[in-house]
Amino acid sequence: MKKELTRQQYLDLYFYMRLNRAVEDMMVKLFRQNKIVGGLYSSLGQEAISVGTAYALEKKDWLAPMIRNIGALLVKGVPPRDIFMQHMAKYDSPTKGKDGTSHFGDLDNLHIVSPISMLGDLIPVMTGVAMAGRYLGQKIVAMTWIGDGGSSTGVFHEGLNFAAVQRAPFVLILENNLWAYSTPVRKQVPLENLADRAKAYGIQSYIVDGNDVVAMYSTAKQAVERARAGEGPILIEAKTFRRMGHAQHDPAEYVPKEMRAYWEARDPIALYEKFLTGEKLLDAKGRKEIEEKINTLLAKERDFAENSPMPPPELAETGVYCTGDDCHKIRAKWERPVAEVTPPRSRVEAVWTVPGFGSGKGSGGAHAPIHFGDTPPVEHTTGNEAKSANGRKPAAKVAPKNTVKPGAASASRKARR
Ligand SMILES: Cc1ncc(C[n+]2csc(CCOP(=O)(O)OP(=O)(O)O)c2C)c(N)n1
Ligand SMILES: [Mg+2]
Repeated sequence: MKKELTRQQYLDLYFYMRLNRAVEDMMVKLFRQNKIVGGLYSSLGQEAISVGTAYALEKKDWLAPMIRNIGALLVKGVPPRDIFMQHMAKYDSPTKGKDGTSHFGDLDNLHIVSPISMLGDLIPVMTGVAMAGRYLGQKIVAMTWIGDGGSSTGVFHEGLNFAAVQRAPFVLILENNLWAYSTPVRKQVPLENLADRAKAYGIQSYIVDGNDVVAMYSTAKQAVERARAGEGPILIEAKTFRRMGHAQHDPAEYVPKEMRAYWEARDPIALYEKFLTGEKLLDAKGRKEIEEKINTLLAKERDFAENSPMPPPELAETGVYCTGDDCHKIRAKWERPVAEVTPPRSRVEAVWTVPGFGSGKGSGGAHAPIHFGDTPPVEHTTGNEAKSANGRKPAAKVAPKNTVKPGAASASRKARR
């Protein structure tokens, strides 16, 4: 790790990594008490990625988390109680108990797009967010995360190509944790470095030690600045390891013991504590203070979540489908005059007659052009014809003088010979 941040930034990164881990530890306890509804995923050992990358964003920027990015939500400002209540399907949760895990967003204030379960789909969506921000003159950057497994979906490639060709201010973090469910990365992609996928789209990429929070932050910061400056999308591959099974139900017995031991010895929080202590940024007292702050906060947040009621049954049918303005009001926040970003009206005139094309009835009975190739050319309209009483031009005549009937084409060919 290199020393290049302010003292406060170093301590912020530490606080959020510890908070990320403590929130998830608390949820494991809640899960075992049967208080969590649905699955529970873990980002144990991957906290440096979520925290370091999200910390590189500005307040106005947008992110969309995946299941292992609770750390990014915390950095963006989501209170732990929302995460607890969402997992417990409580009435006061962001989705009022309608959805679980971290499937919620905040479009108005925190600029968070809700996760999409279909792996890869957030890539074109966040490309769209990035493009919209540019269109509105907001100078924002959009960020999302994808796994090694998710990087093999079709939409990953379509989305990244789209982002590249649009030069969207978009940063994609590829968390290569070596496993997708029980499939090792070697069995699903023949590349040493998944960052090489960027070459196919002509975009820049980085490879980072995903267990080094300072490296994660510094690289993401550079990428975010480059994207904001108009250099187009950037892919960051973070090399790491999924320390738990896919979710709580999975004991991950398929993971070799030596592999687990290797990565456990590279725990991102332990590595960072060593660095902070060596740089005299953290001592035993400072560490204890942070621990106490987190424990007090989370006890309060958990109590609030546990005391929140379950949603009343009669609300089960409401808020399922978007009904427009009474569902949510999202209005563009223009930072440039609307006229400046509104494209000019098309000045292309509709073409009504095409020389060499005849006309006839389509199967629907309406007149439709039929290509006979050798029908006599139709007179062009000059555009100077008299206007009708309502000020519009009279409808152009489509049918040529010699209406072509089936078989007539060969007849006219014969006549010319
Ligand atoms: C398009 C799609 N295919 C399959 C799934 C089911 N699925 C959910 S998570 C997962 C494994 C993802 O592995 P990876 O992308 O490496 O992320 P990790 O779980 O390691 O963070 C799969 C196959 C899905 N959600 N979407
Ligand atoms: Mg994976």
